[in-house]
Amino acid sequence: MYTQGLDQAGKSDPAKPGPETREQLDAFQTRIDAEEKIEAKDWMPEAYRRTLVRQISQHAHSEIIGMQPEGNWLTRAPSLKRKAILLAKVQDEAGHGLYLYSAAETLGVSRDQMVADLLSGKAKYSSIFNYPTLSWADIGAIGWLVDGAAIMNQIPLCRCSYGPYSRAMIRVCKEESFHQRQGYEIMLTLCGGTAEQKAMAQDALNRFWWPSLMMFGPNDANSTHSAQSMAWKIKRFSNDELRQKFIDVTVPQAEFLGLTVPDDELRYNEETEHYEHSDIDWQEFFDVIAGNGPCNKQRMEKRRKAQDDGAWVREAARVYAEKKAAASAAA
Ligand code: BYC
Repeated sequence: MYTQGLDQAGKSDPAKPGPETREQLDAFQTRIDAEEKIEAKDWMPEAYRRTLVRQISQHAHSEIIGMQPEGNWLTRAPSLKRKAILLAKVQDEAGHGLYLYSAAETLGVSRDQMVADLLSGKAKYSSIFNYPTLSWADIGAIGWLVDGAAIMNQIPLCRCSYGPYSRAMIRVCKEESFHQRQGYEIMLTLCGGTAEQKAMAQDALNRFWWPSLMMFGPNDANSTHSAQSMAWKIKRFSNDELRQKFIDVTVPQAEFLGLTVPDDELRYNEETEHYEHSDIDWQEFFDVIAGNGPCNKQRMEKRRKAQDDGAWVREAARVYAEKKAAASAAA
């Protein structure tokens, strides 16, 4: 399936031309420009397929690794109701990972290969999940900010040119809305509680604000894939455009909570009708995605252990499938 020595995590240069002819590429672009959905069996340029495998598999890995910071609070949720809600949310993230792995499989890459690429460190997952969850308020901040940022990024992906990805995103986005609301509701409760609870909420906002802005990816000048992905209508907005939209909707929500966004230079510009903010610490972002964030090592160790611990289940399923196949062949 993988020609020209391309790797499955899509690490090679997406701009590198495949074996396609100019006519094929032009016809493909005409379909994209006409807003036609590209389906799994349709012809597509190799670089388009590679870009999607990279993005969708990274997205799937993010959902699965993203279960860890919240899973950390399942046994310490403050009430049975909060525990049940958090359990449902964490299970939803597993479901998102599964829809996304399935969407990526339609492009000819196996789930085993994608998981192997994650475990070897070849494939990335979202930077945000390399930060620790130190208090219950972090669960509120994750729902409000991380799922809020995820929705901002994922709603346009419902219109992605690749059919299986766009359809998976519709269901994911519905669930993300519930996640965002439950996070904001935790923040509302804490902010309406004791001074100590409100201080916990402020501390969570302080720690999650900047990493949430980094979720949208590097600024446009340093976004290597954006131009091509936008031309192919995989991405509909640039990283900076989505980040700005997120800031514009989230700052008033923080004000409503009575919390302070940790940015001394945050100002509303009446003319542009946008918030202006200070520079993002891109060094921190690149350190985290290079594997040097506060929890990268711990997240990957836990993921590897889960993979090893689940080996017997995969083995049992394989043997059962073989038995069933042998029985139906003999019948
Ligand atoms: N973290 O050219 P760019 C969730 C990498 S999970 C790490 O702008 P692109 C949830 C990028 O991969 C939601 N790496 O890339 C789950 C590229 O490196 P490579 C996760 C990042 O793809 C559980 C390089 O930087 N959402 O909601 O055009 C609990 C240059 O970037 C990040 C998705 O995955 C990052 N933040 O745009 C709670 C959405 N940003 O691959 C919640 C789908 C960039 O060349 N993905 N990089 O080595 C996307 O929309 C796009 O891939 C991105 C980046 C906007 C993230």
